[in-house]
Amino acid sequence: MNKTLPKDFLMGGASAAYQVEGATKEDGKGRVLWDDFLEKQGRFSPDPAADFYHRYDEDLTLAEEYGVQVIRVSIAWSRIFPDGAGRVEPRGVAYYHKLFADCAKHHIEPYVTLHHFDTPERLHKAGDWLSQEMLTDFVKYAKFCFKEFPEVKYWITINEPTSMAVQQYTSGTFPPAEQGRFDKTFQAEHNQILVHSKIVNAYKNMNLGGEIGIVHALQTVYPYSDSQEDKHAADLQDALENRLYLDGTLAGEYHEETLELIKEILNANNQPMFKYTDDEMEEINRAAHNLDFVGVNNYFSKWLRAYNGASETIHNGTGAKGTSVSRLHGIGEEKKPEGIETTDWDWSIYPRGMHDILMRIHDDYPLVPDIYVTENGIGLKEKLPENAKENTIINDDKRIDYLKKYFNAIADAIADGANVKGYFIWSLQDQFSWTNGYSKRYGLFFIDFPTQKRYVKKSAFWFKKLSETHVIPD
Ligand code: BGP
Repeated sequence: MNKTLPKDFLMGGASAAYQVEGATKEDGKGRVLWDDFLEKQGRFSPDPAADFYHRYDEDLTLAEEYGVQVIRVSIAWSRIFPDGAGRVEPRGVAYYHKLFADCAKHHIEPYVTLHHFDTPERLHKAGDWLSQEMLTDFVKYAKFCFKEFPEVKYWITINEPTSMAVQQYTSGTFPPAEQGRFDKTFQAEHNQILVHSKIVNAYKNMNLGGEIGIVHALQTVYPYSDSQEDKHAADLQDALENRLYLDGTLAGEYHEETLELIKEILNANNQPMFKYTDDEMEEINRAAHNLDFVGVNNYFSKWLRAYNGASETIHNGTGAKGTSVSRLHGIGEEKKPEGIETTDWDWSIYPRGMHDILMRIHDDYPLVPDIYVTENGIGLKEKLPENAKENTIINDDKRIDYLKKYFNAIADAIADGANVKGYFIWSLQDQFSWTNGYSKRYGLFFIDFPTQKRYVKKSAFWFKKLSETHVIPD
């Protein structure tokens, strides 16, 4: 018998401003950390992306038609404050009012992220999440948005604080592209947990009646073998990517064991411990009690084995299968066991990892009331058939297969007690990917980027059926 989801389970699509809007130089938008970085890299441009800045109604019309009830969008901070603070750009403010009104017209509830990887350029240069200036200005921008957009009922403070920090300072795939700086990684993680907490507490003090949460990338980390060494490597990787954040935002304190693992990583790399104060921890603790929901972004899982050599990371940003490498000094080496299925970008397809992370939150972090899966999906190399017509449907059976597996895992977690309220597919429509450009497509709707014409994928029909029946289709 096919598994079912609860009747009030919400079906959604996800996006991020910089990945869909395009129009990066329009209507007074300020520059962000990526503009320079991508120009220098010269591989791809964030324009036109999905041209959502002009075509949002087209996408929301499709979304409504294919059973999407909720959508993740983010506000581009530098459309509102081109310089990160100070002067407000009215055209940016007007755009988001129009976008939210259009969501209402299509009966789609927006869940709005305040920061999705797009730090304004001035603040990035000032030190990004490592600088006090960034933290102060982020709180001001958040409060401005809460007052300006009362039509928004669901707010997300930060998208994937840990993965931003890790990619900025450990693997170096995000600007400023530093590698092996675990001290900066943990300090940036803590600073984001702190500023997130300030914003959650401020929002609750404003009594606006909505809900506020945070979104995190959570990869379940398994040991490569049963050996003590491999188990310990998995614990260290888990501390780097999952644990500090989970402790901070969901328990309101850093557990002793977490801090010990972090110290071990830093000592092995001769780097200093991150700084935090009692007052900060008090703020963090209050926020954990105020938090309405946590968003889980889960695509893949990791396996770790012991490794003592120098750090080395190679990012597969082209879809050349089998090219990624991650060996971190003082942590361990990623190595998938035989038989684990992977995508062209070396991401494992492992639905049990989704089940296990949802259960971990349910079991170990009981303070948080609601869980959403805020991103999940598969990146594929999809092409428009040469003889495509107006209403050609793009065949993406691989995506349907992936979704089936992951939805079954989510249904199992719900049956086991996890309070999962909804699911947002990454992504609603094809969009621009930070380190992969336009060749890694995730959408329910295919975009022919040169013409910006939308085509429906087969998975959209599957998704609609699930949304209407709550029975996971074959
Ligand atoms: C998440 C981000 C998204 C999105 C997604 C897919 O980490 O929140 O912005 O990009 O991953 O990642 P990628 O584009 O690298 O395949």
